[in-house]
Amino acid sequence: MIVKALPVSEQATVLSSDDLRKMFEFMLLARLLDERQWVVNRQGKAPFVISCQGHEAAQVGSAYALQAGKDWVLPYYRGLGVVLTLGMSPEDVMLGVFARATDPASGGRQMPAHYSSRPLNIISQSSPTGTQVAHAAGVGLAIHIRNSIAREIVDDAIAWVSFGEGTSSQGDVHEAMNLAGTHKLPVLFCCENNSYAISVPQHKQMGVQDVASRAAGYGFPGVVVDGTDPIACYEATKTAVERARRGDGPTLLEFKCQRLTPHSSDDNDRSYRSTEELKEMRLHDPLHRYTKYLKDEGILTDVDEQALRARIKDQVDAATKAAEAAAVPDPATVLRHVFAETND
Ligand SMILES: Cc1ncc(C[n+]2csc(CCOP(=O)(O)OP(=O)(O)O)c2C)c(N)n1
Ligand SMILES: [Mg+2]
Repeated sequence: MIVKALPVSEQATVLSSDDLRKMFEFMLLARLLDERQWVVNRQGKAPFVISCQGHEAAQVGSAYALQAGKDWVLPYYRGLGVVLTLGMSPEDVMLGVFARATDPASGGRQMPAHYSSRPLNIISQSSPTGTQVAHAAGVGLAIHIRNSIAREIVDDAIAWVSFGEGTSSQGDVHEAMNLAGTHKLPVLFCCENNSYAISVPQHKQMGVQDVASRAAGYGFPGVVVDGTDPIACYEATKTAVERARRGDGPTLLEFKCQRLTPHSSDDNDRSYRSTEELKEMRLHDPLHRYTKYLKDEGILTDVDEQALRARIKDQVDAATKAAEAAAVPDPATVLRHVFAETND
C-alpha cells in the first residue's frame, strides 16, 4: 500500500499557530547552524560538514511528532534538524564539529554529525551507512518482547530511524524491515530521499521510483511525503507513530527532499549536477516555501522573521564561541574505548 500525504495547503492539521512558528524556528536554527559549520570548515577550524540544508522540513516536521526522551531516535548523519528539535543545543552540536572533549556524542572522537544523546534517547549510527536501521529494528524488538511478556502494552515507545535513498538499497535495511514487518515492531523507517547518493543519482541504483513502494514487500504501509512541507511530514509521522504505539507495526515514510549542498564539505557537486539542475533545486527550498506559507496565513510577519533571525544568529554565535574555546580531548586518552585500560 502506497499512500501520498496531502500538501501543506490541504492539511487539516492539529498544530496550533504556536506549533507552526516553533517548527519554523527549528528549521531556521538548523539552517543557520548548518551554514555556520561550513564557515568554520572553510576557515580550517573544523574537519568536515555534512549538511541538512534542504531536509529541514522533513527532519523538523517528523521529529516534532515524537516524544523526546521517551521514543528512541536513530538519526543519520544529515539529521541536524532532528536532533535540534528533540532538544540538543547548538553548543552540543558545535562541540562535535570542533571535536572537543565535552562533545556529548563522543567526547570529540567521532566524525562530526554522528549525533547521540543519552538523556534524549538518541542512538549514534556508525559511519557505515545503514547500520542504524538494523539497530532500530533491534530497539523495536526489545520493546515488543517487553510488551509480549507483560501481555499488554506496558511500553508504547517507538523507534524512529532515518537514512538516505542510496542507503535504502543496502542489505541491512531490507533485513531490518523484514524483521520489523514479520513481528509488527514499533519502528518508523524514515527515508530522506534527496535523489543522490554522493554523486550517484537514484535511477542508477534502484529500479523503483518510490522507496516507499518497497514496504509492500514486508507487509506494512509505505507513504510518499513531500519532504519540503513540514506540516505534511508532521502529519504523516504522527499517523505512523500512533499506529506503532497501538502495536500495529512499522511504517516506511519516504520524504522527497532536496540536497541543497554538495554531499559533504569534501566534494564538488558541480562536477555531477548541471547548472540548470542546481538552479532549479533552489526553487524547492523548504525554508523559503514555509516562510511564504506562514506569511500568507498571517502566522508570521516580516518583523517577526527579522527578530527571530537576529535571535538565532546570536545563539549560533554564542555556541560557536563557547565550543571553539572548549578544551580538546586529552591526547593520553586516545586509545580509550579502543583497548581495555589497566591501572598499571
Ligand atoms: C557501507 C558504506 N558504504 C559507503 C559509504 C560511503 N558513503 C557515505 S554517505 C554515502 C551516500 C549515501 O547516500 P544516501 O543514502 O542517499 O544519503 P544522503 O547522503 O544522500 O542523504 C556513501 C556511499 C559508507 N559510509 N558506508
Ligand atoms: Mg541521498
